[in-house]
Amino acid sequence: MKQLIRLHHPTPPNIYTYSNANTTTYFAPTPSPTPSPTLSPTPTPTSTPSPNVVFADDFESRNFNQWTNTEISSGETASVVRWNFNSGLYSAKFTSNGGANTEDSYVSKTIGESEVYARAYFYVANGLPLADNSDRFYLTELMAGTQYLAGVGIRHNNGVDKWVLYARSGSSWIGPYYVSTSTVAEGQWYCVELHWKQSSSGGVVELFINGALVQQITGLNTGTYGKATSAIFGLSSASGVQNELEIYADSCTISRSYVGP
Ligand SMILES: [Ca+2]
Ligand SMILES: [Ca+2]
Repeated sequence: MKQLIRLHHPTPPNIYTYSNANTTTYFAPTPSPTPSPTLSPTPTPTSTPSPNVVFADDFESRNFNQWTNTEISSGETASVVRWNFNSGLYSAKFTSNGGANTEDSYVSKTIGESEVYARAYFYVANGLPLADNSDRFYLTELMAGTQYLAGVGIRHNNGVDKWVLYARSGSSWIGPYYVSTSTVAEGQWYCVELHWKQSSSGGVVELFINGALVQQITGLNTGTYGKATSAIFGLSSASGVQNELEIYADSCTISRSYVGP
């Protein structure tokens, strides 16, 4: 009977014997080619998540399971799709049917921050330009309980779709603050970052578009409602919008420090 036996020779290693009756043949394994010395490549710096990041989702998990809540009013939809994306292959898609006074389709995440940066990439695929003056919807909002603290969105003003920012000072609504330096249009990704800082007299609300500070409100009383307890991304509080909106969001990040594009 032929048997392949591994012998426990101390040296040389990896010698196999092939036994057949009286003959024993030794096989040495084919020597592996000596690897030619190569320079160690300089490691490509990977984007290590900042310790200040509270939450991040690029929707590559193909679902909303990481989120605390999904809010979808009648006629609206929210889903993760592989059609349009900013990072990876998947993004979140939010649609409205233009059929009601106030329409919502968004995801929200519970947080607890006295200063927060909420950053995401957004792409409006359908619905712009808005039809009427003051037609509007929001893409990112921060809340304390049921109270809105600040939000950024798109609003039709003097015939043009503009980035718009609102905030609270005390219990009063302040805004809308329009961005005059950059317009908003269908068919492109925008990096949208909302900054909110809690303070009874030195409160701050800022908006960054594609890394540029485009709106800044300081000296606010943002202390009335306490910390920010949730962050909303998607299509929120569409008001007076008869157009069917189709919005994509990707690379949502909630952080205690500026995120940027
Ligand atoms: Ca993605
Ligand atoms: Ca309208």
